[in-house]
Amino acid sequence: MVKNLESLFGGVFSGYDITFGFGNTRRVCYCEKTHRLTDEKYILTVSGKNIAVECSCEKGAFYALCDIAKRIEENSLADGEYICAPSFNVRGYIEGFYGKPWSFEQRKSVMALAAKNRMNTVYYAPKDDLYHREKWREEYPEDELMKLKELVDEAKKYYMSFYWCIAPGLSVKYSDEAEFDALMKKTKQLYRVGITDFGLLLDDIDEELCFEEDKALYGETVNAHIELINSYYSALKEIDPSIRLTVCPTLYHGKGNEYYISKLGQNIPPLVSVFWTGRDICSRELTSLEALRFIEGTQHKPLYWDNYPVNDCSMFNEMHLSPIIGRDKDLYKYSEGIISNCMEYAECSKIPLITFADYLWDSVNYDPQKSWEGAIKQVIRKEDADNFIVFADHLYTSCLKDANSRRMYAALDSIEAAFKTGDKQKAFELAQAYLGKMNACREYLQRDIPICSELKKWSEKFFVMCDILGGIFNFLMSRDEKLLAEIFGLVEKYEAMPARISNDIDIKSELKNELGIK
Ligand code: LTM
Repeated sequence: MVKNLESLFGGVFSGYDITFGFGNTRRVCYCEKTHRLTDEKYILTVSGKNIAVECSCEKGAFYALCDIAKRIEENSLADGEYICAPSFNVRGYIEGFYGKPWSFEQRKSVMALAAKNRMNTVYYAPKDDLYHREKWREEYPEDELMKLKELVDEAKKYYMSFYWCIAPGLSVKYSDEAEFDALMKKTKQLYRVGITDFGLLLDDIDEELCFEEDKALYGETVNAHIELINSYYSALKEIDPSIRLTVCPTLYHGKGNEYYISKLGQNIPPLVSVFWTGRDICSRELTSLEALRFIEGTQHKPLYWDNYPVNDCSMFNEMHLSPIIGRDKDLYKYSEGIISNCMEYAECSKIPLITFADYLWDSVNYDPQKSWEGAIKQVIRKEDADNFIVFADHLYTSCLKDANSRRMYAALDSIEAAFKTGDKQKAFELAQAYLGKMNACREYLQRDIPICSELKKWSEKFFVMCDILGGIFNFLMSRDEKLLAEIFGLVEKYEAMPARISNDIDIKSELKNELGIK
């Protein structure tokens, strides 16, 4: 098994003696925390380099290896017994954004990272994959289909469920049988390459029925959607009873007791999963109370389509690197799980995605900052992580409304305090230390590697910010008036750049205040 997964773990286990014991007792099959039977539980007994793994099947063994690898990499594999099982049943991500779809290489790379962090589900739904939405009736060309097959095979290797999604709602005539035949023909094409989990997405389409025939037959949109979902589900089950279906309703956010969503939920089979983004499209919080209201309204536990870290549409100037926060610790009791909608920036998405994985595995003990720092170490070379954080500190502007640039403001506050108390030398040293980190970070960001290319729009603005801060410190130490014009020139440049870093502040007036200029 380890051999088969060498690309995931490299040589991390060398020198360790890992033995596996499989069973079907309560000890390995039952999760006390969630009161559920599970095939994902494992128990590690560590004694020096000897590790005994107990679990019920290969999936549990795989998660045990992921955990052992992480602990070895973090140097935290102490002797003792570790009993481990996930909080959430469904833990995953969706390629569900508007914008350039990921390449197949990027898809494989994100999938490997998610698997290594014990996520178990992938949804394939790039809005701009023509065959997913606009040309939903058309079958995939052979080469594209074969690439999808490779992806499905890869998911199987990692014990992940791979949901392929179709979004016919832009043009479908619900009342036309030929349309349903086209839907089934396309679905069967994907079933043939090994896909057994499907998504039917009806988000971001007209809320009203467009065709007269549909209006005459269904009266209202929700009836058309209920019939489509029920017919699709029955047809899928006829192909293969093990097939699963998730749907995304047209009204996918709110309270969960609105007319459309409650009628839809109550009239589709209980085993069809229903996507829900929470109270908003991009929800700052997901609470257990709201999940309970959703259940009451729809008779379904929500499967959260969590619109973080996605940064498409009006968010395109933001870069969402910060950890996930604002999801209740006990939400796993009232939801099927959470699926994080990623950014078109695959490498950058990995950082928040790891924090999702940590929260989803153990929501009660999730520590966003610790998880985030660990995520950066996983994605960025370990030796560059501390410097990278100096930049990532400025990318907290998102629907989560977490404080931005905390590290920078803390550094500036201590420099200011030293300056105001007359300790110019200390202020100088503190400023030099912070600027030194900024410059080391700058050096990293100029590398010709995928994550740095993705970050260019934001890092270029960060470089200007570095120059502004450097200029201000120089001015404060030298009082050389010539520097001021240069600084204000940089500020103008900074403000004209659309990327959002740090807070939306009026730098000029702030600066004037700081420098004592009227
Ligand atoms: O959120 C849903 C269900 N659908 C779309 C997503 O495809 C899109 O990425 C996000 C964020 O803009 N908003 C949506 O409405």
